[in-house]
Amino acid sequence: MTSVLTAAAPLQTFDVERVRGEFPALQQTVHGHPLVYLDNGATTQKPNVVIESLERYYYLDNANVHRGVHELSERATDAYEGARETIRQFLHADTVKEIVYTSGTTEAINLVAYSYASRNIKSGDEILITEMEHHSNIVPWQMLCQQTGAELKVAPMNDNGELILEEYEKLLNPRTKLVGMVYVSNALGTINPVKQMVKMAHKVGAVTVVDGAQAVAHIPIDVKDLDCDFFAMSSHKVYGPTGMGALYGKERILEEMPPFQGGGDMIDYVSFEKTTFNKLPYKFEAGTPHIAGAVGFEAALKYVQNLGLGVISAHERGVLQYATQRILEIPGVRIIGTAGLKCSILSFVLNDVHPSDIGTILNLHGVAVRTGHHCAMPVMQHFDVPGTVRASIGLYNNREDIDIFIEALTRAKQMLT
Ligand code: 7TS
Repeated sequence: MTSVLTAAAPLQTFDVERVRGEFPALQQTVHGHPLVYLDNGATTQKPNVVIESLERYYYLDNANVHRGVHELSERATDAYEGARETIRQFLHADTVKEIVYTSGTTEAINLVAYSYASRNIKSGDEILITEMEHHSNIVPWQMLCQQTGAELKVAPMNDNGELILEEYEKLLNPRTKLVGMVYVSNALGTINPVKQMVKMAHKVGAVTVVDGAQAVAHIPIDVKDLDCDFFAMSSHKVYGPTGMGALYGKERILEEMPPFQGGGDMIDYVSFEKTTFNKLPYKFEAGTPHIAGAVGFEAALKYVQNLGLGVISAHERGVLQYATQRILEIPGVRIIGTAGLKCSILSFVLNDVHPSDIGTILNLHGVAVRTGHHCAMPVMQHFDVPGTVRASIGLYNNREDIDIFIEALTRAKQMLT
């Protein structure tokens, strides 16, 4: 794990000021203050190259894919399939057959639940997840357990918000058919040892689903090295458009899975008697897809790749360390999520002040954070808090952002306590 994070930072320097200039949304004031955007865990802002790619697509290339013989349809198809190749490279998958477009992480996980798990999991089987999952990696499995009579098991974390690996291992057994694991917790910032977790799960023959939503913008991903069976991601968390994402699945497993939805494009031949399905990955992509989304997703991944995930994560690590150190200067702050290995997220409570009151005052100072349960209610239950204030760091955040945030938080504390 350490090697992943410290791995080969390219010999590039990271010019955060230049990078900030590439994000138009950051150039505005909010309530008379320069915007300090610290809600990257919810969604990231988009650089010019992403916005321009969407514009170019709609100005010039807009057409439906895979069906036209005309020039625009060919361009749209090339762009859509070219983006799939970029995603393949980004994830280090073997073939584009393993890259299925989805609307995001949520749909990717639901695709696995409906198409793979509902076929392969039965009464008496177990699904194992961790205590720090986002609801999108809890609820689909709960629904599946209700339908099939399988049982949902939960591997606990300690009070730093770290998975207790021995407990996880103890819960794995031959009844465990599927393990869902979040790579980076959106509520805590914990980085889980997913490679090791996958290996352990495979020992009992379980299929593994990695929720990569919060990881892809911060950690280089190699699905072959992780050896996970499925990997879910969202474009909008990595500087791309919303409504777009991808599911990586091992070809051998995807091949055996039935389609997720029926409709156009996912078929090979249709008659009223019988329909045969298209080949991978199209069998999982019914209907007109989010073509512009794919174009923007590709632009975002290339943008991140050009900057270099190694330098991005080193920069963000510095900002997170600085923010952690500064926030602890404020008496009454309790950081929720103090794992040894974490990235991007600073979640906290302040005395018994309601998080949304703090968020409201921060907003008046132009500081955008998220407050509440972050769609991870079991995490809140573990720490016995109704919610937290969460500052989540992206590649364009700098120490000045943190100084403004800390100053606004100090003001909020004066007003609220
Ligand atoms: N998994 C994790 C770990 C997430 O953080 C999120 C979204 C999802 C799955 C779902 O992603 P989607 O793109 O399909 O919605 N997390 C957050 C968040 O922390 N604040 O807003 C959304």
